[in-house]
Amino acid sequence: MPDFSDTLVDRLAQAEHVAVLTGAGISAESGIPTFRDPDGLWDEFDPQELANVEAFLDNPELVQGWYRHRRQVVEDAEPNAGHRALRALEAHVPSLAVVTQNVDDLHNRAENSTVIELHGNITDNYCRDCERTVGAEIVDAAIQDGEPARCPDCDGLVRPDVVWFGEMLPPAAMEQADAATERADVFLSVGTSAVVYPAARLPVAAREQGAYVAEVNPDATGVTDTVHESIQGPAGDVLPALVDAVTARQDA
Ligand code: BV8
Repeated sequence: MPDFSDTLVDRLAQAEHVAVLTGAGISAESGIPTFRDPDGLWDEFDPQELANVEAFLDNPELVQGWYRHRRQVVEDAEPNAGHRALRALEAHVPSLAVVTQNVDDLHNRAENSTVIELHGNITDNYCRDCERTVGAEIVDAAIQDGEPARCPDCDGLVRPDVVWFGEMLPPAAMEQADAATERADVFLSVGTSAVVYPAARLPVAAREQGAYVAEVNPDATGVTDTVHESIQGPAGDVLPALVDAVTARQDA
């Protein structure tokens, strides 16, 4: 049985506003590799090679191919018990915001009503020149022909709709994330190493404004010293148990 406090259960059972920051760890049990774990994506690829504009312009086919591979992994994956627990939690708190660093679309597929995507979404692509949306089938066809995928309108290079290192996060998403953090009674940090900014700042900001902050992660992270409570375990076990405990507390 995952080990979390009665305080956390009480705070969640009484909370008006809850914000949950998620990272790649919540999707690990869906079979999607994380970035920095031993068998993670960064082990196989050098992030500087792939997740920045210079690398993309230097070798668009390689970067487009990497994202196509990751998109296929995501399309074959399903939301897991952790994603589903966050959806179930919505029935127990008046306002729940899922603020995700993930680009895998799994929170949308788990049908949470408020999903704030800080780093974009890998299922979408756009032209870097005219910025029109470009269907994945165009990207896939070009890659199969061994060509960089280009915009059917202006011939510009097509890129995934994700935020690369050195790029600004979408302002609207950042504003929504800051607002959800500012008003949170309880803030959960789930499945993130909390090393990538500005997302990693959110648990600190939540603590500073008076939220009760807990993290769910098998390992220590960049915010373990900041949170009120660190629950060591996989999200797929901890989150369902937490929702069950909140349900029991509210039914008591
Ligand atoms: C920007 C691309 C500014 C999409 C990614 C201070 C302030 C501002 C910026 C910076 C700053 N310091 C440094 C920076 C620059 C940089 C940064 O933060 N660098 C870090 C490495 C030091 N930040 C940026 O460049 C950001 N842009 O701030 O722009 C700016 C200002 C003006 C003008 C222009 C620009 C952009 C950041 C986004 C970068 N994009 N990816 C993609 O390809 O996916 S980052 C990448 O890391 C992913 O997006 C991912 O979401 C993110 C965070 O990783 P995690 O999700 O935490 O995953 P990780 O593998 O690290 O950890 C997984 C965790 O899960 C582990 O702890 C593990 O124990 C746990 N786990 C495993 N299994 C489970 C589990 N937990 C629960 N259950 C399990 N079963």
